[in-house]
Amino acid sequence: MTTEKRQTAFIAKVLNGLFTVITVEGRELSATAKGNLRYHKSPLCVGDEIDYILTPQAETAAQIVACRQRRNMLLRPPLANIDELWLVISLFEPEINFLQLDAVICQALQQQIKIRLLLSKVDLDNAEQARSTYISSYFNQAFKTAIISAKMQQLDTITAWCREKELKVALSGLSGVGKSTLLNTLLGSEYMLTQSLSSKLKRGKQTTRHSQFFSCGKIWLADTPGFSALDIAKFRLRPAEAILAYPDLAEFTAECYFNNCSHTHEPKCAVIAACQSPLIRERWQNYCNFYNYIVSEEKKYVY
Ligand SMILES: Nc1nc2c(ncn2[C@@H]2O[C@H](COP(=O)(O)OP(=O)(O)OP(=O)(O)O)[C@@H](O)[C@H]2O)c(=O)[nH]1
Ligand SMILES: [Mg+2]
Ligand SMILES: [Zn+2]
Repeated sequence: MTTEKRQTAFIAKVLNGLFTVITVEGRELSATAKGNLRYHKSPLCVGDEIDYILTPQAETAAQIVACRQRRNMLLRPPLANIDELWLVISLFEPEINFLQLDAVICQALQQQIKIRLLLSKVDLDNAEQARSTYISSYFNQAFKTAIISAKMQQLDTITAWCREKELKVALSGLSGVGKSTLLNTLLGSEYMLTQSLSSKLKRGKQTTRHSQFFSCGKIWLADTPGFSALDIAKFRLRPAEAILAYPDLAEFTAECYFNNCSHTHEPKCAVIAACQSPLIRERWQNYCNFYNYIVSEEKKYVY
């Protein structure tokens, strides 16, 4: 029997049924979960705010006895109570997959999680930096964007972001975009394993297998496993949600003539009318691809 009172913490890491939790005072403890929590239908995950008691045997070993209600929840990778998702997008390799990006952005915004974009590996750009300029102006229409290189320590924007305010932030992105390299560079130590891309396909090798929070300036920053095409297919998005991934285009929807306008082809669509510049037109075309992708995926769902 323990007589200790309950205290609160959040889960920074889960590996093989063992938890690392961070207490309100910032102390790191190893923890196990009480039986009924282990077999709950929604298992404890990184980011969960929990109640724990200290076990009498050891000062640094805790038992998780309850899980607080989640503010939000990302399913792939499983993460709870995130304030912002910093989506890492490689300017070069692996290649950008707009459908996957849109799906991740949509899932996060549905959960009221803010998005910022980190365009990585700018050191691979040519002297004119034409590609970085173009890609960043494309994404800048809708999101706060930073151009970075972990390799060349070009991280000023992110280090400033890390000092802004206390937040829980998850790094997310395709395998191989450089999430773990970025985290290691920011923290000045090799906390997470990194690995080169496959030489033939220029794809990441799914190196990171678990999510983990680290203290970085004022924020808690989590590295996460890179997502894959398989993950995206499981999001179960609805066509009407597609516009969420394009906040810059969503601004105009109130002016559309039809209430159920899909903004892909309808007459008197305010979104289509707003597509005057080539950049916005390109974003709208990608929106249409995303919308049509959701429509075709929806047909495969079994309810
Ligand atoms: N040129 C260049 N290469 C980079 C940069 N950042 C990361 N890389 C390389 O990209 C490869 C993948 O990096 P990781 O950090 O393992 O990628 P990840 O996003 O964590 O991948 P997963 O854990 O599989 O999701 C490694 O070979 C890194 O050296 C960069 O700024 N510039
Ligand atoms: Mg990684
Ligand atoms: Zn419309």
